[in-house]
Amino acid sequence: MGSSRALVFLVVMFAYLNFPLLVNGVVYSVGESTGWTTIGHYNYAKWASNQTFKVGDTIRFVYSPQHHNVMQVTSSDYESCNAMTPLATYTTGNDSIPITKEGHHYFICGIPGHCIVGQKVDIQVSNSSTSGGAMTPTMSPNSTSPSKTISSASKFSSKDLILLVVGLVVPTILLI
Ligand SMILES: [Cu+2]
Repeated sequence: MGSSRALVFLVVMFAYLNFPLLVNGVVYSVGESTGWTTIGHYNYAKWASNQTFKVGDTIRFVYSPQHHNVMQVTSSDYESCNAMTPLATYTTGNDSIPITKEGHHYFICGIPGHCIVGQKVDIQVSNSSTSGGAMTPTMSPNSTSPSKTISSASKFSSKDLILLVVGLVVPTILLI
């Protein structure tokens, strides 16, 4: 009896320890080590097309707040580099933006002249359960296949985890 109680305890601890890993997803730093800048004319479109963004992931912008900012904008404001009507504005220089829904998330730098020279990024969040319903032709064909292999972790929702933890804690209490 003692050993089974210890085993249940270990399983419960394992579930708790893995909770943040499964819920938080992946943190993507825009531009990798280059960050969010106009210097070097980093190709943010190419960078974004090589990632597989999922709901639960986080988009991180690192930049000098004296020189840049981050504005989430509509599709048309993204295309025209209009910084007058942002949906959200971030100015800390180290902004972590959680992805909470599928589809396009358009970000530009609101400093005049920056978006127009390429400081803009379209974060396209794929649907992990269906294959490509709302996909645009800009998505390269070879970037869709790896998304299926790593989708199992993100499909594991926080509600599932709470049920799992409750399901493990209750038997533990009954055993003690
Ligand atoms: Cu800028």
